[in-house]
Amino acid sequence: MNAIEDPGDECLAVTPPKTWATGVPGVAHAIQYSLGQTSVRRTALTLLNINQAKGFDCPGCAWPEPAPGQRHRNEYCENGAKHVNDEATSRRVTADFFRRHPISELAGKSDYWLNQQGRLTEPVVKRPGSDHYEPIGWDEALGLLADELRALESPDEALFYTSGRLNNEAAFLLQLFARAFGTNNLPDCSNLCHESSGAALNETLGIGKGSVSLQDIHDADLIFVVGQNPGTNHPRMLSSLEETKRNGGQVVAVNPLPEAGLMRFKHPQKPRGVIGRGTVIADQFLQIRPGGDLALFQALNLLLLQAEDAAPGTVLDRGFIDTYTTGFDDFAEHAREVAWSDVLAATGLTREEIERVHQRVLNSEKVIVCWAMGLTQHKHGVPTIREVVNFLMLRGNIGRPGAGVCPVRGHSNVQGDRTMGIWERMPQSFLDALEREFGFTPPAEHGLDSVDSIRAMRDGHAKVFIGVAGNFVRATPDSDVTEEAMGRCRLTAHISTKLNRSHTVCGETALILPTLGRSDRDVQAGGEQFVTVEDSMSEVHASRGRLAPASPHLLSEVAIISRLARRTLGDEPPIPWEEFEGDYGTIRDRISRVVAGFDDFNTRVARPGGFRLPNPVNERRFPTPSGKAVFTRNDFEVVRAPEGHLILQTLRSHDQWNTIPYAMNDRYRGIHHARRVVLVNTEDLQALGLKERDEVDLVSVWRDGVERRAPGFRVVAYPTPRGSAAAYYPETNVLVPLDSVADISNTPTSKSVVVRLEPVQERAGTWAG
Ligand SMILES: Nc1nc2c(c(=O)[nH]1)N[C@H]1C(S)=C(S)[C@@H](COP(=O)(O)OP(=O)(O)OC[C@H]3O[C@@H](n4cnc5c(=O)[nH]c(N)nc54)[C@H](O)[C@@H]3O)O[C@H]1N2
Ligand SMILES: Nc1nc2c(c(=O)[nH]1)N[C@H]1C(S)=C(S)[C@@H](COP(=O)(O)OP(=O)(O)OC[C@H]3O[C@@H](n4cnc5c(=O)[nH]c(N)nc54)[C@H](O)[C@@H]3O)O[C@H]1N2
Ligand SMILES: [Mo]
Repeated sequence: MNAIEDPGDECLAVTPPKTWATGVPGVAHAIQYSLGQTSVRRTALTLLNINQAKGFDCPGCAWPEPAPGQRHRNEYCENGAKHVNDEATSRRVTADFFRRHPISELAGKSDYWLNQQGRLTEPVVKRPGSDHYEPIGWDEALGLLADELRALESPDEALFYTSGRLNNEAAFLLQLFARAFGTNNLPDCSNLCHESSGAALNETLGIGKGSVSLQDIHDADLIFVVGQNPGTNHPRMLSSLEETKRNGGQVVAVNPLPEAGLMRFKHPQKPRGVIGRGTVIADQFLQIRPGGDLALFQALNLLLLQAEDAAPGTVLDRGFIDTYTTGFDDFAEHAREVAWSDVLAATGLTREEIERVHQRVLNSEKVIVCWAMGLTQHKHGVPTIREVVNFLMLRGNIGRPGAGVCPVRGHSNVQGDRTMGIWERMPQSFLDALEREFGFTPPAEHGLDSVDSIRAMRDGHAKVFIGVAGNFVRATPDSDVTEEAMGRCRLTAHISTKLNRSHTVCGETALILPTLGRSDRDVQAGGEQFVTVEDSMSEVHASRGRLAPASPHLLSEVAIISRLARRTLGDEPPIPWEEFEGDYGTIRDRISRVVAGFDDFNTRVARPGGFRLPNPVNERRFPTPSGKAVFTRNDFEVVRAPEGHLILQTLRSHDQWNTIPYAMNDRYRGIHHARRVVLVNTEDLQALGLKERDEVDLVSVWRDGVERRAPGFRVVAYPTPRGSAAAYYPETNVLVPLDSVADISNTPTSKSVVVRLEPVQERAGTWAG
């Protein structure tokens, strides 16, 4: 295999942003990437098995698949295909690789370079004082880890981080192990992602999940797509929205950026998508100022209340409000106080634009609101989503077909992991069920989430970090603080498929434990195994890897967790870890007795397509303390940067999967061959005395007075609202202060960082364009 070059960032080219997404170029790009990673045969085998009833679940996102009979032969998208083939790569990281590259050298490599080295093949250890990883047997590695865990003064000195790649069976075992060990320290990527959605939905509807199905999406009259870039991050959602449009539904997109996928979609697997102009997605696009969504929904709510005043009994669903909700009067009183001047300042929209949306709402029987990181990663993420719930409840758009809440999840099984108990604050009813099933008393005190875990490592309260999937130091905020915190651990261990930055930030001792990926065949003592996942719409189904594993030395996540648990806990409490490892069906039997909605799990999941978990909201049952859905009062702020500063959002390019860039391009936004770019409104550029392609440092300004700096970004003029800017994650995580979090959910405010752009004079003028 040729050496992988680090492409660097020297050749930025900028073209106009695209106004449509996908189409044939998308598929071509995916296949091109795959063939760069592996053989034609393996590429074909991978693509033919994605999202097929007997194949594996695409790890690319959590958007659901149609029912088995309605599935396309190629039920995947460009980015899902790239993601899977990044895992199916033929490149390998061997013991020799670690001999050649000291950790201090790896720490200087880019995220791209590290990932491109290929699949991890055998367990390695970095011993105290060493600058190299070296091979270690599984037994010794797990023994070492178990010894460190047992040596802790308190189980709460251990952290068990997971990312939503983990399947249900492994997730269930991990939380079981952590709780039997004695801690609820189960931070996860959800803390950084949809935690605000969970918090708002739990409080108002009694369940922290979305309520709609794919059929509801197809049947809706009006869908809001808010704070989401589906063309890149959930491309299969565009096929669903296309169906909505064909059924006569409308779409309103709310976003600071005119994202290509919100405008027009060309279905790559249908003739009209290949030769036609494609489908217009957004009937109306609201170019909102960052953080303005709470004000927008409050204004829509005011308009609904006023319309009801003008024609009583015709606008609000009083039957729903009176029977199923509480808090309406208080909410209404507050909503009526909203001042239009504040709404217009916060949203940057005109009153006419908002009134046009209002008319669409009045004309729609069935309304759905979809959202993602553009809502959750703001200081007011939780109140914003609560206001969305108010909006839907006013016209009874909750708990009936074609209507409801749709937080669009990111990682393919992030929702399932939560269902399985990966949460630092699982409800007592779940802990009681664990106790009944396994005969030990789980700790009741809440554990640490991701942000609090960093604080605990920084302050010396947490000493062992175990990461199952994910890339903790790149996913989390305040990179310098986080890396230093992680470096203070006695032991860091990562169960991973591929090399990433977190492996280069080591505790005194560090382990990399390589594991099977979603596409790898998994054979245990009891024969070939499958795992299960739950998508964004609560559909649970099986996933079977089909490829030969990347190396004979890999263990599955289930096997690693079972063996580690056994080594750490022995037979106390008596949990049949060995049996779990040999036959995952025995884990599912336990899940069926512990987790609500999983009765008869093994039988039901064996059916093609699996089954859908019941959501009480769809029967208009609201498991809140009052038994009713809750209207809330929420206050918005006009988010504004101080003079000479901008509000920066950190987002994904088209060619990355979370912390891992696959290439240096962001095709739809017209950015090529570079990632260190900052997108700024033309008028702001003038006001700041900058011109396109100037080199600047991004410096974040926060109340703690600490200077956080991301050096060397190129300025690109872009149609983002005045006063705002955008740049890619994870390069910009260094700018997000650890303490800058959303109220209630503790999610970092990755979409709202106050920065100034500091010109880099001395380095200017040396790059090619
Ligand atoms: N190919 C690919 N697919 C992915 C991922 C990936 O990295 N690559 N990641 C997965 C994961 S874990 C997740 S969580 C999802 C993420 O999916 P998205 O949430 O779509 O991801 P982001 O790139 O963070 O985009 C946030 C969007 O919100 C907009 N936005 C920012 N601030 C605001 C605001 O204040 N108001 C409004 N209305 N909009 C705003 C941005 O302009 C952008 O369009 O995607 C999943 N799927
Ligand atoms: N500034 C900023 N920060 C953000 C965000 C943002 O928008 N802006 N988004 C946040 C969001 S939404 C999320 S979800 C987090 C994502 O945070 P994470 O989930 O922690 O990060 P990933 O990049 O998905 O993790 C990639 C690594 O997972 C490992 N991996 C992949 N597949 C498997 C598998 O099957 N098994 C195992 N064991 N390992 C596997 C590989 O080693 C790979 O290197 O980042 C968050 N951070
Ligand atoms: Mo996410």
